Amino acid sequence: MHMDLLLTAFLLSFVQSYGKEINKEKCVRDVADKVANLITETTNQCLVSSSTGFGARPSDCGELRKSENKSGVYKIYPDGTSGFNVYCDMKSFGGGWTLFQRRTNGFVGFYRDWPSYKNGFGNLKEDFWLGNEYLNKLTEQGYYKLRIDMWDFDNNHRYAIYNTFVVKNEMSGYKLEVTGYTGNAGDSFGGQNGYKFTTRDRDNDAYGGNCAELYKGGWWYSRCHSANLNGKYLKGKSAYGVGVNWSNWKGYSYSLKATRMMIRRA
Ligand SMILES: [Ca+2]
Repeated sequence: MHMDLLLTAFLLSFVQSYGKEINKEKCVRDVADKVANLITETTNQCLVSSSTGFGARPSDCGELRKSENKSGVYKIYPDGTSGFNVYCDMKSFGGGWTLFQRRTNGFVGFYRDWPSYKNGFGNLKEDFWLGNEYLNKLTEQGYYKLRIDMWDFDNNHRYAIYNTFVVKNEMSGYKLEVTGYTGNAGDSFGGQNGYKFTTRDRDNDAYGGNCAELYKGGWWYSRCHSANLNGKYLKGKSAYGVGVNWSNWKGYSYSLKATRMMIRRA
């Protein structure tokens, strides 16, 4: 009887530990299978992204220009973004320009608040502001130059190029870095270098009042501006400083017919 009990106890513990061994083996096999699956999956993912190849997630219009030569709306993927639409000018001055501002007709109002300027507004195919957040993501991923084109109502054209153009993040107030002017419009933007963005509801300018409120736009106002390309679309004669002004060309009392601001890697 005593022996039977001992034997039973022995058998029981044998069965238990054998069972544990089986479970352990199964567990190891399961983990091994999972690891193998994970390796296959990861390899496939890498194969997919390398087979779609270079340019599948273009960082700007300049990169897209290598495969596209038609101007229009494209999706780009600057660093740290999940992608957004922009208008690419693929023709002018070698193409590959990413537009962030356009005025042509005054149908879109530019006297807007901080969130509007942050996230952008208007229609990419007509008048729009791309958005300060997107401008920041774009200009932070490399060295960009800025090109500004403008037209008066007699269809005269002038331009300004700045060799350095950076818009810092929202924490900084979308602070502007703009230097290295060349062109024939006169340097009416370089003076805003180092200033933050100001809107009617967020006064970051260097003036006692709010420049955005005074001059009816959203801009990197100082005290307050020498150019007001996001000002009121007034079709020529402008109240002092309120219109789409470029002071070094047409002065503060002339509101331009059309403008566009665009960037390309320097
Ligand atoms: Ca102020």
